[in-house]
Amino acid sequence: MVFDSRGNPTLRATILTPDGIGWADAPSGASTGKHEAIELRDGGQPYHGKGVAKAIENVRLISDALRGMDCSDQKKIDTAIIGLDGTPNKARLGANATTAVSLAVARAAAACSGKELFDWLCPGASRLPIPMMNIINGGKHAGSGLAIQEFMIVPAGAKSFSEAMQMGVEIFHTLKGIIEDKYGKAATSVGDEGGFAPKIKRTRDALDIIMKAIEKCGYAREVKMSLDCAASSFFIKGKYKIDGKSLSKSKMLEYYIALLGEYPLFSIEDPFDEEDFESFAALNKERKCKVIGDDLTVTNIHRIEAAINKGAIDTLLLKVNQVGTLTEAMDAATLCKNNKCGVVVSHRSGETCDPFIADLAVALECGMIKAGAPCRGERLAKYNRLLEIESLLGDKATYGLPQ
Ligand code: 2PG
Ligand code: MG
Repeated sequence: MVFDSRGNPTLRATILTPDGIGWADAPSGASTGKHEAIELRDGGQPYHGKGVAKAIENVRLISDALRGMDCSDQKKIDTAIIGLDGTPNKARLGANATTAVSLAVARAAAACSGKELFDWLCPGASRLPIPMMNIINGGKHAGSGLAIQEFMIVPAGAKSFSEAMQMGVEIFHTLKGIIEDKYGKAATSVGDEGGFAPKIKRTRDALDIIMKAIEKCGYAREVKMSLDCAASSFFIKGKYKIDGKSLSKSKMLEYYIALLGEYPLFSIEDPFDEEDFESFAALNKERKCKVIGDDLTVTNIHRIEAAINKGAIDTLLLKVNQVGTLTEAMDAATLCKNNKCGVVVSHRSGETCDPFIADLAVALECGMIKAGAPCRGERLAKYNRLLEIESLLGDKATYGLPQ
């Protein structure tokens, strides 16, 4: 057991082989999708119910099943884990147990091969992703009062990953000054993903101050904004409660279309409730920005297929612990690629300093990663690993969306 960035218990798995060792931590969401794989918690008094003793017991079961297997055969190992679990959603073993083990296996295999993790997962991969940095936190991640969970900056027009990070941190610090001037010094404390969480009620006020910071830094051409609405969290009794209003789904659609006319938005994630494929499709049909599925699709092949067939999304948010094994997550990415659907590799709001997703984003060659603000160690762990990969790749490194 180790603790995550919110001080809740989580698991670290370690795989020992004669030729190398691998470890990995399970992250944990707060605004979880209804259809995600099950995160096993003990319940009861200790840790306010969030203990992971049962999940750790299950790692022992998995360990017995895997002992002696070849760690370079990820698919075979993940298939064994899926078989041992025997449920459609990791309800028996817990996706926190299976995720930690599955990712640790990949690291052990990389260590045995003497390769960097990203290069082990995809030999020759060299594309660094666009960082989607969440610099104002709302929804379930902060007490800001904003209905929308994440306000991101997206330096898609940077020439390299390191240049994108420079833009990101300059905008972050400039935004801090703007918030201080407008809302006072106390307003610059941060939410779960490192973004500021000032008491702002209206979506447009948040977008306006971010826009101001982008312009003040001189990056209006290179940097766009993105939203993760996590709309299921403000969908109450059939209405969207936002900006002091109560909107029907058609009014909510009009609201997004208006925002798209007013601001340079790169993407909108989870704009509607997690069961409402049709409203997603109506927004996606506008072709005004990327429409990303997270709670809608939960990295689950069946839901992704449904979303693609209905035209509900053009991009998937990929989180390994939503499905529980690396192989299943990579299969989800392949399904997207085969259907010209983009992929964003994503952190969770509860993280550790494990930077696995940085390597995964490079290995999937998808060109986008969402890992929070450039603030808080568990968020920077991912961005710093990407800087390291960029310098390891040297002249071979490319940046941004695949051509
Ligand atoms: C999301 C994530 C990560 P959580 O909704 O995309 O930002 O949040 O991990 O709380 O589900
Ligand atoms: Mg989301």
